Amino acid sequence: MAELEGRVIAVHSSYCLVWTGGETIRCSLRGRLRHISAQVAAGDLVRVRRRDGENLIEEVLPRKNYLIRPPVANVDLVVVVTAVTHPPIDLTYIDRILVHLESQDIEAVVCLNKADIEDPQEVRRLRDIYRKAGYDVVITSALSGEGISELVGKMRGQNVVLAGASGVGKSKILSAITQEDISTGRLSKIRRGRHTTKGVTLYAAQGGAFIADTPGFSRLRIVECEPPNLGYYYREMTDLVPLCHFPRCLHKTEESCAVREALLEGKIAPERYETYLRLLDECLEREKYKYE
Ligand SMILES: Nc1nc2c(ncn2[C@@H]2O[C@H](COP(=O)(O)OP(=O)(O)O)[C@@H](O)[C@H]2O)c(=O)[nH]1
Ligand SMILES: [Mg+2]
Ligand SMILES: [Zn+2]
Repeated sequence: MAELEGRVIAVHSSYCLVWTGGETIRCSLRGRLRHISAQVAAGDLVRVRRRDGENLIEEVLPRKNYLIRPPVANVDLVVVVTAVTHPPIDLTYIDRILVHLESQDIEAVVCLNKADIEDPQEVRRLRDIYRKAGYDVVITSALSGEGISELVGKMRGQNVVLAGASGVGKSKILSAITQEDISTGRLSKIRRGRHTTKGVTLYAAQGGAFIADTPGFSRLRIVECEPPNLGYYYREMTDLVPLCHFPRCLHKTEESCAVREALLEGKIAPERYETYLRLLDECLEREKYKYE
């Protein structure tokens, strides 16, 4: 009877795959473990007991966070991938994801992909918007390989989720990374396959990193926070919010608003402020229905 710990990399209906550091093992989810099966998600750290040639999950260790859509636990970093014109960039969609991550205290990196076909000037303009907002930005081309090793460097040792709209190149980036793995032998591809019941598979990379390619992020719903709190989830506004004259300032039309002053001084990108107003409207709408 041996015990070991590992990271769940895929969940199926009757078993899950667990990476134990040296190998991937198949763990049964049956009998008295049924109740656990509903609780296990990709990314979970688990204690496994090996008995009579079978691996059984004994315990799911406490999670530091959990993304519901996609269902991934213990996320260290989300790479928000976007193109510029193929498909057209949607800043509100990107910022909705970033706000969601800020609210959950999950680190994010913005990845401007398809650099080989997009206008370099526009790519730089977008890079500057997100850098100014306080994000790390990587410019990549999954096709030419530009920026891929820089991106891999930022993922090192972390449990990573690739997020972003359909068609921006998430799967291609993942395969560019696993290609690199084959050619250099530094990373190891454990498993490819689509038939995971819960839709998420993590791929092991160098230095204990895990990467999930997740179509599920496109279903991220509206922002769920109190309207006066939204500003806290825009990194460039966080420190300004407490300086506004009104304690529940929405940074819309109020007098003596530190956020709007910063906007006028060029310290906040107008593009970001615009998505802020849009997401604020979503929050306000949601509040309205809450009390009706
Ligand atoms: N030119 C170019 N095409 C790319 C790049 N990355 C992905 N693509 C293409 O964009 C399409 C969508 O890519 P995919 O990885 O499936 O996007 P996903 O939906 O985000 O997973 C595919 O036809 C890819 O070949 C890139 O960096 N440059
Ligand atoms: Mg994909
Ligand atoms: Zn304000």
